[in-house]
Amino acid sequence: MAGTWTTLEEAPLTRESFAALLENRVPAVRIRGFATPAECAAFARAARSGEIKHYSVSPPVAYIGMAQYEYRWDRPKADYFRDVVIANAKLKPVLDASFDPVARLIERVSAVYDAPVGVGREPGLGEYYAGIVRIASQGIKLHADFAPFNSPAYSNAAIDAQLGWNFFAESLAVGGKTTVYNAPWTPTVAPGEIPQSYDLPRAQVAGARTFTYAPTAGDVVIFNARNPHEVAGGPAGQSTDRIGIGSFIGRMPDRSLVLWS
Ligand SMILES: O=C(O)CCC(=O)C(=O)O
Ligand SMILES: [Fe+2]
Repeated sequence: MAGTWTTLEEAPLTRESFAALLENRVPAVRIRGFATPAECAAFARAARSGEIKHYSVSPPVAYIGMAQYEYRWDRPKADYFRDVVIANAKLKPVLDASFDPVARLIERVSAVYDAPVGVGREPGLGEYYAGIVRIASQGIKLHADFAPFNSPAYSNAAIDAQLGWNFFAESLAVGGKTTVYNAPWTPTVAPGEIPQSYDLPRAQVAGARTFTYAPTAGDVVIFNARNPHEVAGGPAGQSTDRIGIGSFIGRMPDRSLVLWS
């Protein structure tokens, strides 16, 4: 399942390209024109006026909602599921003022996949949070996202493939591109240990083939998030921001797809 790309081109969303993405055979799938310019403008405006927090990383990444990343170490699972209610309440005004990219994404993926697609659930604890709004104009450092290593105590650790999708409502005039490295993350971990996944050593991607995508406003880009990836920051002082919303998509043992952020 580690997966080697058989092409360096992104593909449109089809049954075949989506299956290839899950197997990590293609670098990315793009849904062009996922939202209209009016929907993008409304989303960006609503995101700017939402209740924004910052991840515990540098450079700062602003977000609305919640990320399982922030609950990885030394926290009971119940904390995460308790906070889902609060995070959904913060996301709701953004969606109410624009549209619901998560519901639209689920529809689009369901049309090319023959098992259920929906927000993940933790037995006894409730639904995961899916759909984190991010303003990441200063970039995001090299990291990988793969639940079997990142969240071994959660039910989403049972997935065998993890995609990340992002809808971009606004992009920078200069910079802000994402580079994905075809070097599926396979850390050596002692039992019970959660490895560092953020700011990974460059040696982990040395020599790997790369794919760089532009976060074009209006589009969704989906990639296999087990591949280390990074977002380039743009020069300061631009009149636009890199604003989007996204989540992960994991494939469970019954082939159903679950979403979380
Ligand atoms: O914003 C992007 O292009 C990628 C963000 C990211 O790290 C992810 O979706 O896992
Ligand atoms: Fe990521």
